[in-house]
Amino acid sequence: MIDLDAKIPNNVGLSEDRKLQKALEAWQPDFIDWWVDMGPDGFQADDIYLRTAVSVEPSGWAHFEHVKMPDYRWGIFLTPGAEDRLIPFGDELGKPTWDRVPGDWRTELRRIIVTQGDTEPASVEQQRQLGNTAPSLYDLRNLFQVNVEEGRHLWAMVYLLHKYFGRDGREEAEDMLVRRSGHVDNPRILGAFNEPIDDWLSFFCFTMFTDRDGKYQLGALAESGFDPLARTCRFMLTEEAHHMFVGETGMRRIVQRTCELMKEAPAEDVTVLGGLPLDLIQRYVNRWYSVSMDLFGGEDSSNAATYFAAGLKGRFREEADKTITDHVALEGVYEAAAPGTTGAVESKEIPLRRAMNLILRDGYKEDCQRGVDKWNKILATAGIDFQITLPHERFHRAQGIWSSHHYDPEGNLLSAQEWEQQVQDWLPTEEDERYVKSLMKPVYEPGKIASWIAPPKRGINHQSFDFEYVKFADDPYVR
Ligand code: BYC
Ligand code: FE
Ligand code: FE
Repeated sequence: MIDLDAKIPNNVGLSEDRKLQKALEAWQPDFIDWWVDMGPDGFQADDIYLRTAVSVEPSGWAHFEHVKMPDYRWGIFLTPGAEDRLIPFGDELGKPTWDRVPGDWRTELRRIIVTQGDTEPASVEQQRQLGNTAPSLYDLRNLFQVNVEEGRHLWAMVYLLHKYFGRDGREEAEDMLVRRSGHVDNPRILGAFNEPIDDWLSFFCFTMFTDRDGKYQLGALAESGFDPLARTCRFMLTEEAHHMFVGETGMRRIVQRTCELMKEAPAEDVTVLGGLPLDLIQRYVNRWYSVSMDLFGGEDSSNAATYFAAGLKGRFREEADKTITDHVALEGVYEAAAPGTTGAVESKEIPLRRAMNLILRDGYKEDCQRGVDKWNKILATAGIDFQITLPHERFHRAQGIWSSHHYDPEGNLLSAQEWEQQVQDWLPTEEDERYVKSLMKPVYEPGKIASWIAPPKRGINHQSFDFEYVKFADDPYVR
């Protein structure tokens, strides 16, 4: 049962744990202060057509209505626990899952939860200015939906910290509101979450590629032997699906619009009609895909091996995926490529447990490709001889075994000089960024849309595209 009337909506029986309730209620105003300071800039008084979780049942868990963002019902929701769940992998395979933190793994678990939690407010900070240039009210609403849910994901991790990690946990929860995306002295923990997201092409790439890392990481944590973490992540995944929908369909609508404009524009130059050229879109894809690959950590990782051995973090769908038969993974190797001392590609055998980041990333890569294939279908149907591609795993890496050398998007080794000469073909240039920025003009009239993106096939929750997804408190053009 979800207690929706409580100060903090929850289905964890918060009212029965007075101490915890008090601690979380003390954190709540700090969260709201952070939200007002660092959340969407300029839209806190407007009514947004948002969905709120009202149940944890897969059927009908969400309720839609216009609400002001600071009044959103951020709460703590865990997918109900299966009775007598057993640890599905690692050295403790088949033993009962833990309802409290195993003392031996306290540091590791805290670290995983803090790392996960940190990404959530980070993304809200990164997207803070985007509302001011939304291409339509529909997109504006989707942005805010993603933002409030990332806020709720922070609540999910803060709950675990407060409930299971005592004083350290409370301190970590406070720090979540202190670090700032992109801050020189006090940045967010992981690389991609310190990159600016100043335009909507980047936003759609981010929700396509970076939120999808969230899907895979949460999927791996949903297998955890620490049952409260597993159940928390399971519910987060239901919300995550919408974030990736926003990214995948946002990119699809951009590609579709570019195809339309290519037919109209002289010499297919869509820039004269305010469109986004395909080669520029490709550079943005290259950028966000590669920084998102970095989020999986090292290909050969002792941390990953420890997490797996201890039963803290499994593989994606470790329990449900019937193709996974060996849940101990002590034997066997993963055949991987690795750089020799010069950076030339050699082969390498990574012991299976140490390769868990790579295995997770492989599933991610396939999932990304499925989305990209849909964009490419639009290009093919339009008869346009261009396909969006995902760059090679070696391209533009800052983490892992490939990060000390340069490779092109096909994975060929390059000298530093060759890289410098060609990088402008592969990653967004200043000129690209200037051009994209020049297109970012808000369109706040219901049913209208910017030049560079097609409208969605359908609206949200059976509403039409011209529905008033955001009701402004005052005239948005005089802000
Ligand atoms: N940036 O053994 P290694 C989401 C560090 S997204 C900076 O190779 P490990 C969301 C690493 O911490 C999902 N540092 O990697 C999406 C380690 O540091 P130390 C987020 C990095 O530990 C959109 C060192 O490098 N969830 O939810 O196996 C919007 C060597 O580590 C990075 C999680 O990440 C990087 N990219 O794996 C909103 C799940 N990569 O020990 C939300 C929890 C690695 O030298 N996190 N390092 O100080 C984890 O499971 C692991 O920490 C990682 C790294 C998979 C991230
Ligand atoms: Fe999230
Ligand atoms: Fe997300």
